[in-house]
Amino acid sequence: MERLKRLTNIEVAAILYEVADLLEIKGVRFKPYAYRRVAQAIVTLPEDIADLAREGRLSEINGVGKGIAGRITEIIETGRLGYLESLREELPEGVQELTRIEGIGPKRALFLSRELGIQGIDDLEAAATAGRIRDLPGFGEKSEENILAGIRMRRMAGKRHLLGYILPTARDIEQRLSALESVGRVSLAGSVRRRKETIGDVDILATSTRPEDVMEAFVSLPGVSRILVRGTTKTSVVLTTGIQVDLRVVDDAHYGAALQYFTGSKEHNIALRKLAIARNWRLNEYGLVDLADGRMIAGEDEVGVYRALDLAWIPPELREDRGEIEAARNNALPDLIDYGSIRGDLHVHTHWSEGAHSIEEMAEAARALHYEYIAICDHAESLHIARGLSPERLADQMREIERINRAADDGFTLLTGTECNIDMDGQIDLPDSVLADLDVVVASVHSGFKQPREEMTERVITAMHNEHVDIIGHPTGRVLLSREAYQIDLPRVSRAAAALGVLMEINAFPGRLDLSDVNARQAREAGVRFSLGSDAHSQKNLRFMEFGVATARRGWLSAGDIANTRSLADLRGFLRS
Ligand code: DGT
Ligand code: CA
Ligand code: CA
Ligand code: ZN
Repeated sequence: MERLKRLTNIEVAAILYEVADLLEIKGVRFKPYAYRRVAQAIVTLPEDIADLAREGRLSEINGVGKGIAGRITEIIETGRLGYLESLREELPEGVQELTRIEGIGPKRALFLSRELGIQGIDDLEAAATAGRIRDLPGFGEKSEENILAGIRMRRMAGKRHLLGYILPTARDIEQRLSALESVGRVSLAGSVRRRKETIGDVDILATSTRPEDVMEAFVSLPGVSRILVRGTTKTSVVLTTGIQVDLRVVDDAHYGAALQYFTGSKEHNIALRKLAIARNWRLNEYGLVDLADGRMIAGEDEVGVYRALDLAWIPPELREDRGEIEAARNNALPDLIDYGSIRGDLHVHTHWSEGAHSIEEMAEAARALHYEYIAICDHAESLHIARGLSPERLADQMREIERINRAADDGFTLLTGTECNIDMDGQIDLPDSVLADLDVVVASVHSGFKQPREEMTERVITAMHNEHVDIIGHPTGRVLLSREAYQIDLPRVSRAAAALGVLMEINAFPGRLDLSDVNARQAREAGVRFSLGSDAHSQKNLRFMEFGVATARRGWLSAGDIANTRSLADLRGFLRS
């Protein structure tokens, strides 16, 4: 009998999300919400859902009753869900595909299908381009533009992956390769090494004198589903998750040049190659060669390639041709924040709102990361979907935190806090008297994303004028591969933040990375200081901090720009009053 592939939590959740979407399209009430809530809980679950099912513990998940438990069991035992398949059959062709476009909910999808006979994304694009949507009730020219933007996003999402989901896989492959006897040196390359926020494919470089053996081991790795190209210098495979991995094998003499070349970016390489050409040299993946006499100038190690061109070694995160080459020539590269220099996390959720773990469990995980402090920032009341805290519940939580802090004697500190909402007028959804008692106030926009640019800008600046607000959370609201940032005048917001002493967050959650690298760099030039927050919803999520640091490095930031590289005592100087 063929053994069933074990579904991951994300795969199980995806099935439940689809059920929710289809129920919504049918106009069923309440149930879609229930399915979505459970799907979300499964995504953030610290354990394997399959284990919970086997041990009969599904009811421990928030919101799981008998009905949904039965569905989950069916998914885990058979890999499919009959209920979902029958829901799919009831729908007109292509309607579900339309709901994958940001801004098109189930109702609109069904309406477009009925009114214009649209059967999928290609039809939708044709209709929007031809201006056939603007005259429908409830739509306009602006919605046509939004639809086209949504389609572009969707197409890109199909091809790219979040760094946060790719890096663990890439590291795993790197380790398995480096354990091989036939392999000498191994490194990640490409956009993964540059820690770009989204990744097209994974590039890995290795040295070996027996490339056939390495390639054989590579295509036999667990998780490889298809071989695209197989050779002795380059082999490409596709993993069962759909991720493409390219492995190149070179010999030691060319390792540095190959690493430099395959790390990219392409734009950085082109700029570097120009420097070589100006000296009558040639730079490629084999080395730096003097064209006058064919002599190899550099190639064995990467530092040597840069040094030969009179440049300091450039950290991969900066290699985007955004001024790093000139800075390297003038010894003016920034002193980038190190991955190990974070001393605490200023954006952590617990099961008091929609997190998976208790305050103490989050503290325990933070200690394991050698943090000195974390700020507990559960949502405030008006965010109903996240079970936000009322002022009374928040007061209970503060007492609980105080109790835990008193009992601890190892110097680790829990800070009280909130992630409150900035309403349409820039008001905060907690009274000032409550905010005044909290150590850390993160204020974020969670609704009304479609506000015009001018109003959104005013809204956030008004919130910053509340003297208790320490940090603006995920300041542009973007969701990578799915939702564009809302319209906001970031330079103006940055100037106000700098003047008022409000920190801007680099939210490290893999799907956010907000502020982005480029935005953070501009904000810093306006005098802004930053806070890095994992936005953790579980113990494991605390490790997302790494992606925030990567974003900060790609934004040319130093430790001194970032509040939570400071000890607790010095952190107070970065917070207001
Ligand atoms: P990705 O995969 O789209 O996230 O981005 P990369 O940067 O990993 O790009 P990829 O996988 O196509 O190629 C890996 C590296 O190889 C790239 O960063 C630079 C180098 N490379 C690839 N094609 C070219 C090229 O046409 N010219 C130059 N100079 N370098 C290239
Ligand atoms: Ca790549
Ligand atoms: Ca590649
Ligand atoms: Zn938030």
